[in-house]
Amino acid sequence: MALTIGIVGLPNSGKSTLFNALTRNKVLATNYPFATVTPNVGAVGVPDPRLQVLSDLYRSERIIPATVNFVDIAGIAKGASRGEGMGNAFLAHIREADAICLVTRVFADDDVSYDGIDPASDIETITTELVLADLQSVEKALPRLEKEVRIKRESADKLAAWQRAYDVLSEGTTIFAAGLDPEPLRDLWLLSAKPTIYVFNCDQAALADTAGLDKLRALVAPAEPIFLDAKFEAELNEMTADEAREFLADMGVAEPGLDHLAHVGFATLGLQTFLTAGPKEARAWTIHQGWTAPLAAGVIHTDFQKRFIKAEVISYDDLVALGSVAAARTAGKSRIEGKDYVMQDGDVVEFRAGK
Ligand SMILES: Nc1nc2c(ncn2[C@@H]2O[C@H](COP(=O)(O)OP(=O)(O)O)[C@@H](O)[C@H]2O)c(=O)[nH]1
Ligand SMILES: [Mg+2]
Repeated sequence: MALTIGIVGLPNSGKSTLFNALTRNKVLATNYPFATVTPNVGAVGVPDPRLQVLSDLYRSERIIPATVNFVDIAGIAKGASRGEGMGNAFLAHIREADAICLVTRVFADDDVSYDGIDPASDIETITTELVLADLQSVEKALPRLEKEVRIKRESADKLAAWQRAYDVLSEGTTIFAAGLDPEPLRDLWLLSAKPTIYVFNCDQAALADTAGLDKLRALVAPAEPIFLDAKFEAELNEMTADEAREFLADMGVAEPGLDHLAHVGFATLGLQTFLTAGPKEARAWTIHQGWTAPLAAGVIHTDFQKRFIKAEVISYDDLVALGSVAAARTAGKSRIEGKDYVMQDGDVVEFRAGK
């Protein structure tokens, strides 16, 4: 399951700087593999300290983290949805993403041209372009569905959902913010239906201004915003991994902004990880919250889902506390679960599948 997050924002808000910081992060790269797929697409390992612990326990040859793909999407500016500026090629890129990471500039720099620091207005500008693009999509598609409903009455519910979406968008609200069920809207490929992660690209002064950060937080509530300094995060890449770690520790930073971004991204999308471990690898796998054991097995291999028999499950905390699978079994902490079992974050699993 490749999770893709599209980075959007006004020109000079720091999208590419953030992208580079994400995809060339040395601290992450020493522990986790990553790759730049094309100049604007990069895969990043999701930091997960549990993997190192499992790898030590199982003497695994390597660690494979869950990955998130980031795409640096340029081209949104006022009027972009009407095809002004770079045109609307960026719309296709956003359509392919599972979530949007909206970067807003909160750094002052006279050398980097920008039309005043105004996060509320910037978010409004971007949101408006997404909403306008969606309005066009719905307007174009509605007549077809209206015609279809005359012959096929069962499409009436879908039509009602589309009309509701149209009303919401007409008011300037995103589908995601309105909390509309995305299912009946699927065929419309709406941009504003995607979960949004807000990144405020701050300078060090802005990061130190707690009252200012509270205002930004209120701007996007109930979403949890991420505050980081993209230029600073990128500069960490110039250091060796040890230097970067020491530097962060000196600054009293517990979790680098980029780690935080990966974690908030997972939570926003309702994702979680389960773990597998053995002498070959210790590995994290991405699934949706609420998935059952056979669905999770299918992420490893489609055959595992089809021929699922059972799963041996030990929670990570139990495994680490007891020190081995054998000890966990003796202590009764190893459970045999069937096809209805709902996976929990941090389950360490071995699936049994039939021939
Ligand atoms: N001072 C400062 N400059 C930044 C920061 N983030 C980006 N920049 C600079 O702003 C300029 C535009 O950044 P870029 O990432 O290319 O913006 P994009 O147009 O959104 O991709 C570059 O010169 C960056 O070095 C930051 O946090 N602080
Ligand atoms: Mg750029």
